[in-house]
Amino acid sequence: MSSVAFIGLGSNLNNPVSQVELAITNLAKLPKTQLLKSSSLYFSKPQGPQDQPDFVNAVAKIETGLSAQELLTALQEQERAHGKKKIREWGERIIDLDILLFGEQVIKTANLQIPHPQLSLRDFVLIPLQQVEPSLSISGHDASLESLILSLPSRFVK
Ligand code: ROI
Repeated sequence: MSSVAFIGLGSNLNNPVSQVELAITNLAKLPKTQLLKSSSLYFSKPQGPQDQPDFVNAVAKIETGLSAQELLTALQEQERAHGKKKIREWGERIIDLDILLFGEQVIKTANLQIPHPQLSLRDFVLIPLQQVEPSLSISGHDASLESLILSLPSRFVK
């Protein structure tokens, strides 16, 4: 059985554009997995401490025969291959690969929560996600992507 999953990617260190592009290429190489679509690269201000570089974010849509837990392990392996290490809480990172959605599954274990708990609050997830899947509905959320995006804190200042 295969599942459609959405992966959130983010980087703000060591040439973030290349990091995100490489990570998208590598998603296509995961076992039992096809890359179906990827968003444009989305530049965003850091959520968390502001004394760190801006981020490059993207969302990829894949189809995979891996389980959610197997996919998580494979993504953590990829993060290590990019040289990811923890610098500080909410801090800068070479690459982040988050499972946003995995089919219709709702998962809550010690190391994996799906849908991703911050998904509905993050412009840098919702906007690229809307680009790859405009009509997506998210398990546990009644609202459309469009209305979630409209209810984000506004960036308009005048
Ligand atoms: N901020 C932005 N803009 N993009 C991210 O991918 C991102 N990832 C994180 C934290 C540090 C929370 N902030 C972020 O993990």
